[in-house]
Amino acid sequence: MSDKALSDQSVSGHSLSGQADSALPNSKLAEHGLRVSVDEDCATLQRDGYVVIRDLLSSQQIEDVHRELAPYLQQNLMGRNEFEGLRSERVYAVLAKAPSLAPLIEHPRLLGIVDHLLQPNYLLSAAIAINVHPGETAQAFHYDDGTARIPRPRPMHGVSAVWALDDFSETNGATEVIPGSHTWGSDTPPPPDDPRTLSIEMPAGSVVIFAGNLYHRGGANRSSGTRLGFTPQYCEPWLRQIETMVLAVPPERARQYSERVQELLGYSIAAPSFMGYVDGVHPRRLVDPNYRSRRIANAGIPKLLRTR
Ligand SMILES: O=C(O)CCC(=O)C(=O)O
Repeated sequence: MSDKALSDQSVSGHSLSGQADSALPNSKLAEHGLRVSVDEDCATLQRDGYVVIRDLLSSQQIEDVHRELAPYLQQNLMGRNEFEGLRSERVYAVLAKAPSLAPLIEHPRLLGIVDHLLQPNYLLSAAIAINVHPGETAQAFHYDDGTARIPRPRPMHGVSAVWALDDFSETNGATEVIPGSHTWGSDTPPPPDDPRTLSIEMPAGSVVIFAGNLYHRGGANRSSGTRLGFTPQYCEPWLRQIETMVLAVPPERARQYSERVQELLGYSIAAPSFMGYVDGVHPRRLVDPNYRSRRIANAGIPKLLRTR
């Protein structure tokens, strides 16, 4: 992305920002423009809980992402529950599948904001492509940084983004937010028909960035086309183990230990959010290939629901 593009594309919170200061030399101008934009974007996000930045990606970038994700979007792995979306496809472990998503994860306008809001060495907590098909219903309202169960109101422990890779509209399932809800003390999600709901309509190549404690959801798709989005989510660096146990003791080594030790190492999930998954499945499957069939047999899960 050119310097000019970085300062010109500063449309935040649906208003123009990041106007360049013509008294500065060219190299400084871009740096200055970016800094001003990031400051304004952060102020908008902290006030409203979200900020929209339009038209950050080239059509080539958007096309590359569609092409690389296409093999994983063949409608043979639809969501397993209402949250994933029974009419939605989710692609997990994206950097092992679609390298064209890396520039979106580290986009300077996005990371400039995250740098301001989280501690240094924050982490990429999740990165999921979501293709919402016609007929999908709205997700339940939720916030993304709730796993630590620290009572609200509280500072955000994460920052999330949703990139539009198709035009997002109110009818095709654009992300929906409740402005200001990042300050709410209540842990009770708003009702599905909350009148404060705002649909984030934006052209492909734009991004909505929001506080980890903002109530939001994927919208219903009442159109006849699909809606591809990509959500990188960042969390505070302390939301993890002191030692990165699963790297220190990889699956081949972990096999020699008991299930209890494997769980403590991190081959486990935090229910009910399934936090700790690997490529959308339970991490125990990396140490025990029979884990899934044993779990299904024990839980008596009907054959119909055995999607993965
Ligand atoms: O797809 C979207 O627009 C948002 C999805 C979302 O919030 C989630 O799955 O956590």
